[in-house]
Amino acid sequence: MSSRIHSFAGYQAAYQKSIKDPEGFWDEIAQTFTWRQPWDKVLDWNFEEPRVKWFVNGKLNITENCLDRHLKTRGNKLALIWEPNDPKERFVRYTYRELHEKVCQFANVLRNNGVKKGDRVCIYMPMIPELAFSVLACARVGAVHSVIFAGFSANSMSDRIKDAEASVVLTSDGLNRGAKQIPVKRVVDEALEDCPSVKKVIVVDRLGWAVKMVPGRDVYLHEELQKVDKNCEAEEMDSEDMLFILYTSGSTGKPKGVVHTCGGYMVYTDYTFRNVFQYDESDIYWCTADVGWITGHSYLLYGPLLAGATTVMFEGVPTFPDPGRFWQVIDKHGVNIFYTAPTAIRSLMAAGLDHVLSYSLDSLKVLGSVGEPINEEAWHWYHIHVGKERCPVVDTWWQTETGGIMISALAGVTPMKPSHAGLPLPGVQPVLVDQNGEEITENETEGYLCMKFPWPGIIRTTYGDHERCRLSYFSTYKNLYFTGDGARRDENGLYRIIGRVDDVINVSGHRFGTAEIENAINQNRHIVESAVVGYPHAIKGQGIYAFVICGDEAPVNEENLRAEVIETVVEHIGKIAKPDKIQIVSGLPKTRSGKIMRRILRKVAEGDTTNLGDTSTLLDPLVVDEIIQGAL
Ligand code: 6R9
Repeated sequence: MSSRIHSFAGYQAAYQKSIKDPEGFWDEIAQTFTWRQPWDKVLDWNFEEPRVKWFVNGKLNITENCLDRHLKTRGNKLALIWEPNDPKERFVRYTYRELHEKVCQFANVLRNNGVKKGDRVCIYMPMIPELAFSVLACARVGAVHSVIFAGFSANSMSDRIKDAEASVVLTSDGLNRGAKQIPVKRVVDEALEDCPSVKKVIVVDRLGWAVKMVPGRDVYLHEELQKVDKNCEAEEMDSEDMLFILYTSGSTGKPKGVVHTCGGYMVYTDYTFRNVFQYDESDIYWCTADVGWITGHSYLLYGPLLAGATTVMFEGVPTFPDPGRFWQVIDKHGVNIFYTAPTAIRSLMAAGLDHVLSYSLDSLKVLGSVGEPINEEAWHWYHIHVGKERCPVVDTWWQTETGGIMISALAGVTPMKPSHAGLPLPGVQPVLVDQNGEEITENETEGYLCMKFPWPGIIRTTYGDHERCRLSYFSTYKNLYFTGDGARRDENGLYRIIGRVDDVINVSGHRFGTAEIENAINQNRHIVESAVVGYPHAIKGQGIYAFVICGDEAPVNEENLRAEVIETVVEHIGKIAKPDKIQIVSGLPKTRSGKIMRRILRKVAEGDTTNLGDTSTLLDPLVVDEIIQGAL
């Protein structure tokens, strides 16, 4: 089963092959998996529609590849190590055999509760083992999982449930987050007030709380488990059957449901996992991402389990009980490969070196970063103090829509350079284009980052609205997938990702559309209009800066008004989208045609008002002076 590259020459050979004969390249890799029926054709594609099909007519179940096929050789090997929020609580470990059994039982519970192939199941759960079981249980019965990060509000959940027309919700009574406990079931109850598609709610008892259970709708997982058997035949799926929907923010309107399918996603996450992290059979691997994001899907669950690895799942936060927690967990479980986000690195860096220096970190071999550009200072700190200059750092660039890592060093094999994602993975064909969509072929240039050929993990559609998928990703530049990111290519062809070039901001590695936050703010009864931009933030990467216009009846006390606006955003999106700064203004800089000139607002938010560029087309240039005067 080894499709692992071991040397730079090996990378170059694989890359060349993947460009010259992409179908032959992926065909060989796909053969290392268990299929119920082989494919007739490797690839069928057209970016204009868009239509992308990999391993056409192949039949499989991804969980047979994550679990069953490992039983013979890895049955007693650890599959999952669960580390609780509170270090005083006992951690739990599951072998492949035990995980297989847990997933089968959960899958039987789903079937008993009416879940069938193709049904959409919404999962709103903390980082507990049942979250892993539930995702895989959906895949086993052919249901489409839609995991919603447990920090999203009831409103966000209900929008997503309605969009996917989910029939079942899997959740827990509450969750632990550092020193706090948060009611989860209550949020679900509120979300379900206007979600008629949901017929069943299955509740995990995490905290032993006596939560409200709606008769006929809500059942407890532990009670349902009493009724089922431990064998569960996996549903046969087509390569292009939906595996999951994951909602992500774009530059306009509501979050869209990115759809991934069974065959291609399986092949891509496994291949990229092994190669980027240079995974060895005995490695203990830890990805700190929440399963509510794509990183948790691809590199906490599917990728590592497909590879037969031991994956660590952590319920808590990096700073509880103190900012040494990550390092303590690494020593405790002997973690060899560690994958986290720049925002976490920066916040731990700010907490002081002592926390890191009190742990040995001897087990570490490879470090990874994901979610946003990693600044040089954080890169060096990570490399020197965590990796002791011994561990390669892989800065992995990819997106919810790409399913898996696209541009990254292969640890210790291809070049790493601070703040650079590096070279494209085999099978990935990036191009930089200018405003007119013309390809820029020279190095040492910047452009809009696009892909000119499909890879197996590419987005297939946006759920329920294929046209939106075409418009968002395949219509900006002809015959190219547009990432929404700007990038620079250096003299050796290494890519450095600059950041989003659309109206998406990246806050602590989480994506939000500025329009999405504005829509939430505008729900507040005192707000007439708002404009949101991102600005550089020392820990979060980008912070959220909101300019708001108030109505006549707004509170005179500005602090009260700000608190209210924040409350509205928390209610409509969740705590993770709270504006960091709210400036009350009497007007916004608009062109005569009514468009907000965000360029000016961005400059103000960045604190750089020296060169605002041409403001002559503004309807009311005076408003700019007022905004500059009042900048926070
Ligand atoms: C995996 C994930 C995708 C956006 C992407 C880009 C930014 C992700 C990055 C990075 C620079 C990296 N991004 N990884 N920027 N260097 N290594 O994060 O998916 O949540 O969909 O975000 O995140 O801007 O377009 P997702």
